[in-house]
Amino acid sequence: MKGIIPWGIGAAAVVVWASVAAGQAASYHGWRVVEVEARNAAELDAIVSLGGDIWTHGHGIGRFEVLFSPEQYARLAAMGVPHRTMIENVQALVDQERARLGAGGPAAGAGDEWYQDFKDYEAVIARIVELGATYPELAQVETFGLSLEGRELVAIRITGPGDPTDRPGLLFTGTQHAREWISPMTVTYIAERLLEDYGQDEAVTTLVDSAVVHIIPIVNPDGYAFTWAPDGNRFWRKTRSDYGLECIGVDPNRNWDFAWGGEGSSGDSCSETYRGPEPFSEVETQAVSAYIVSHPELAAHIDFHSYGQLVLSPWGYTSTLPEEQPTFDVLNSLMAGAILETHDEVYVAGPVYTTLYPASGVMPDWTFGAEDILAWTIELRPETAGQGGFVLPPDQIIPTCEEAFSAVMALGGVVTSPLTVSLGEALPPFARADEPTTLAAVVLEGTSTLTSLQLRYRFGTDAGYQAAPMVPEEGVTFVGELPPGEAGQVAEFYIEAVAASGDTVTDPPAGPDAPYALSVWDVHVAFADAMESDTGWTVGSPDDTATTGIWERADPEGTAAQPAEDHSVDGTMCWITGAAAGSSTGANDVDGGSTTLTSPRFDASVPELFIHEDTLLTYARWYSNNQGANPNQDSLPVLISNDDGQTWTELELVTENAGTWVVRTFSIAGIIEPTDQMRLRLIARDEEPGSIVEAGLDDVEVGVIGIQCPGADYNEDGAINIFDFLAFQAGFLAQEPCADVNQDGVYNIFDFLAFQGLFGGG
Ligand code: 0X9
Ligand code: ZN
Repeated sequence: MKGIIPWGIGAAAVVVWASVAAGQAASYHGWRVVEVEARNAAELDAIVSLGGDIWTHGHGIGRFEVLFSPEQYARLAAMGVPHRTMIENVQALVDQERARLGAGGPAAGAGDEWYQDFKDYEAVIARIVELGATYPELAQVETFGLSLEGRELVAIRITGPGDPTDRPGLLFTGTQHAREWISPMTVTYIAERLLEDYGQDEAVTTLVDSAVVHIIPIVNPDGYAFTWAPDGNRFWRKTRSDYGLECIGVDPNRNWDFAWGGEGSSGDSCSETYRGPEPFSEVETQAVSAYIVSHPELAAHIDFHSYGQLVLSPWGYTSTLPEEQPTFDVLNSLMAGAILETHDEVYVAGPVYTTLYPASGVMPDWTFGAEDILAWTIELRPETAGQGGFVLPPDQIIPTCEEAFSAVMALGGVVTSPLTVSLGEALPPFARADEPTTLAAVVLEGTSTLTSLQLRYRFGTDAGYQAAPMVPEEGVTFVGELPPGEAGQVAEFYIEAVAASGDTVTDPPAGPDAPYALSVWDVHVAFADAMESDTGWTVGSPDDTATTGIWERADPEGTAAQPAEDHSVDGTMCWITGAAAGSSTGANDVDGGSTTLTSPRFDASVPELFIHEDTLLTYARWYSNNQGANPNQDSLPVLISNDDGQTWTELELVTENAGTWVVRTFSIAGIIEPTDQMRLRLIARDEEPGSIVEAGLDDVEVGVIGIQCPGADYNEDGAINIFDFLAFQAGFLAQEPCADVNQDGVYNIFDFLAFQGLFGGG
């Protein structure tokens, strides 16, 4: 077991990183990358003790990807733990890549052509130097040190003309890890886009004019060169330093002088996470850290790695969240959101320690912890080894660069603005006529501080804007209330923040000229259930075959696949498939077929005298099917019936593994005719071959929205008399929706007759 360094993070979750024979392998013939699943601590130990090179890293118990030699794989296969091969023959993949690069060569290309394939150390540096020469007014290229083997450590600094003294600095670093070839491509692309689009694209121009961008494309030149060398190793990760120990190389991303030597780093020279003999033992981390210290303007930093598609904020060394977590939360989702919008790729965002695994002595912990720079690790494409792992197909380069650039622009926008204000949550589907609508805002301070925050709103486009205060709720989150309006009106609003600098910032950016808009409606609640008590849901159907994980109303116990809490703000109960955690993730999940949950019957018919706009069904659901031996092969149908369960219409087929409660709202009027015989149904199922399936449901609400008309008591004073007739007449002239009594879309004599009918009848 030499060279295997397990470390504990508590009783249940143990994360381990094997020492690697791969580091020494010249050829990977017959080696394979396998996704393994450790179902418990003992299995995790056993898998790790095989000594494979762990390529992706989960939370210990669970699934992760490992590079195994043929011997290691034979032992894995004999162990009987669930696994599947992601890359059958690693050498074939390497050969293919080498042949392609040999044929096309990493030669310089013009424009986008350069990004058609990966580039070696010389080509990347040449590109950076060329950028500096092409844009001398904007860019400066500097060699700030030498690697151990004497290669230049190069930075490009980009800022617009004028005095840069007060401009905040942004730092983007690449290639700490040699085998992560998409990293230098990405940071080079960032430099290139900033320079090329300057003066063309407004956001880029603003960013370049108001910030100083520092890009260090290759932090570990010797390691990178080694992954390209004919007698090198494509999967080399570390530096090339030799301390006369058993193995050479130090993980630069465990060598930084912040929490150095802690959890998630190794003292074994043969480990892929060898931290080195002392903090900053490597000349490369020394030089890069000195560069950073000499640029005190730096305010934010992203260190680009691959792979896994993750946006990771500090800390790596501890599970304790930083005080700045609310800011990281906002920026994590801002960047992940910007990435998603670019090419629809999901990057999971969160703190390193909980999202990935503990790691000490990492660069972003140092830039954040020691230098007070907001810092991230972004793990680029692909998501899994099935898509090549470190050997990313070259057609992935440009899209990966583009999505990373979106994250950079999102971060840059925040850092260079006095304030950034945004809606805290998605817009609600409508505003209520009977009670205020609570709206949340998030304010991030960039180059200034917040002095006042208001919700500015109006009902109807002729009215003037009114102001309501927004008060601090927690950290960077503020809340305010949009007062109730009248059904049928449109509420327009925007959030206005004033900075100490005197700048006013609004969301949406155009403020009153292009505000948010919500229709105001009366709501007739047809059904509302937070699952805290028994309201008559039924479990089971004749087709059900599941043997475990049957739906139950309970307070769930958390597992890797199931929530630890229900969804409701108040309360603890929800519907869940097998609430108990059991001995492993797969203990009480759905097995052996389906289990059906059906709501009680509810009346969603349109009330009397109600001008029907829509019928909205909202629920919070949980679904997990990305673990186990055959992940992502099941699905969860959500069905609705308007004939008391005789026939069903599909609302959605859930396959998304969100890892959180997901709230969905459906306009059911567009899907099914609402009646007084409605039911909702969820079928959780684990079909052959078996996998881990967990589902949950909470906070179901059905609202009929529209305008509740007063009928004969038109002025709503409780008495039916001549004044109602006069009120109706006024309403008719003002073309109030309720004055179109027969709802035929025109205001005419027939409405008078219809009102007379109500009047007479009332
Ligand atoms: O382990 C690492 O160094 C990084 N992952 S990789 O697979 N590219 O090697 C992640 C480091 C993340 N840690 C922090 N930023 N704290
Ligand atoms: Zn890395």
